[in-house]
Amino acid sequence: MSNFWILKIRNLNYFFFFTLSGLLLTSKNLFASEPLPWQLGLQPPSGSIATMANDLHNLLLVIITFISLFVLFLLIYVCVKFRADKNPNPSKRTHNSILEVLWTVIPVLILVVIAVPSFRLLYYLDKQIEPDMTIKVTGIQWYWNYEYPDQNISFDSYMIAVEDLKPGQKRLLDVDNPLVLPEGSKVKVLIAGNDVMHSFFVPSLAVQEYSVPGRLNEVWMDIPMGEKTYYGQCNQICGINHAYMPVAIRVLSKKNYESWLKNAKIEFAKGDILNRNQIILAEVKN
Ligand SMILES: [Cu+2]
Repeated sequence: MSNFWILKIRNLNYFFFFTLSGLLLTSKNLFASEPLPWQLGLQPPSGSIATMANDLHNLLLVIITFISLFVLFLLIYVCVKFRADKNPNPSKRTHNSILEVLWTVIPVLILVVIAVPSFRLLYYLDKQIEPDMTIKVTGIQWYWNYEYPDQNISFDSYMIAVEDLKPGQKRLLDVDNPLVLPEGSKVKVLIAGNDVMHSFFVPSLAVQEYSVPGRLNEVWMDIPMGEKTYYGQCNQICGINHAYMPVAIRVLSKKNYESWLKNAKIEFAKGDILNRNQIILAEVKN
């Protein structure tokens, strides 16, 4: 067999190997978005915000790689070409107008190229959306409180301790009460802090906002279709248990979300016991 065909078959093997390993990796990530052991790069993006952020990251990665390689090439070139034994009488030149204009203008142009998608993403994040629902998130030492102002629901979300983990639950990521949201929705998130600064961060949705005591920050999330759990963590050092206040967002189909909401209105009703009893009574009467 000619070398050409051996090479072709070998390439094909590589192709199948990488496709298969890629499929295995993504299938593991089908029902949850979380950090994986030995993961390289960002978590697969979910929703329009994360997709745009991921694209910007990929563009920057290409640009910085080319810049680094170019600088490395120049250094090696100078070291070899102008080494002392090859170049005993070095040039005394200190200025070169053309070169100076070029090394100013080219970086400016590169920055302009980067600025376009960067500003586009910033303004996209900052725009006033028509939200399908609003959630209030409060960072507390060391757990989260989620409030659904329109539904009169409020509940705390604690990490499940390592010794209480059930099979399939993720260490340091799963919580007793995740934030539950409907698929395919735009969610306005109001974020406050109770004691110290925390930060609400979900990498796969590219959402990160500080929770500051005495201030109400605002951000929005683009929740894609499909039932899935998105994991994140507090990423503002907030004290001794900072590592133990993960964010878990469980996205349900519209139908499942409605039935969750029905139970949640009883279980997590905000306010006094009387209010809760009235809701239960209304449910019984219906
Ligand atoms: Cu923290």
